[in-house]
Amino acid sequence: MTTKRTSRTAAKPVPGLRPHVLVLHGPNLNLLGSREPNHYGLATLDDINRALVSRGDSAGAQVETFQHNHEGDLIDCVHQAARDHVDFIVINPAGFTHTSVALRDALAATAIPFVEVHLSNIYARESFRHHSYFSDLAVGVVSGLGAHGYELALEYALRHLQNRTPHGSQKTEKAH
Ligand code: CA2
Repeated sequence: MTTKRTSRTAAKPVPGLRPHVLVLHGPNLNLLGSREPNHYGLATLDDINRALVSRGDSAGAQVETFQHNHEGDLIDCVHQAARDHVDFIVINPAGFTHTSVALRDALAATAIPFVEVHLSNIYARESFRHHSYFSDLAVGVVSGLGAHGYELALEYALRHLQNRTPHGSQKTEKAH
């Protein structure tokens, strides 16, 4: 089993104080940087995770990253996220995007807002990649921008969480 966890802070955050973002990577993404750079780029998963954790640190947020090759491990991770009061999830379900009702159900059950990320543009590839079991539940989807897509998703999460009121609702955006 491939299980990787990257976080500079081991301590559990006090709910409501420090934004807590979980980044979840699905199967085979541990191979990033070694094969198929035409689709997935040259960055390794460690490169991507380090950049995200570092951006979280600079914003005063806790960013945790996990990669699993097994559906059940990803589902367990989502359940644990709810128990840990994770505020936001950034997820690349990888191949499970197109197959996993079970992982979708886990995200729906926890109701943690999430952004779905794909390195490649799934709509410019084979037709079986055009359907996602996650997109209709996601706050948004980033597809085709390579590793930058994760950074954009994290920026969105941080902005979204900064706009929280102490009771967890969102401040309304000011019109300019
Ligand atoms: O574009 C994406 O991020 C995908 O989620 C990647 C999945 C694919 O099944 C989705 O349709 C789109 C595949 C991940 C496989 O990752 C590899 C990385 C390096 C080498 C080989 C596979």
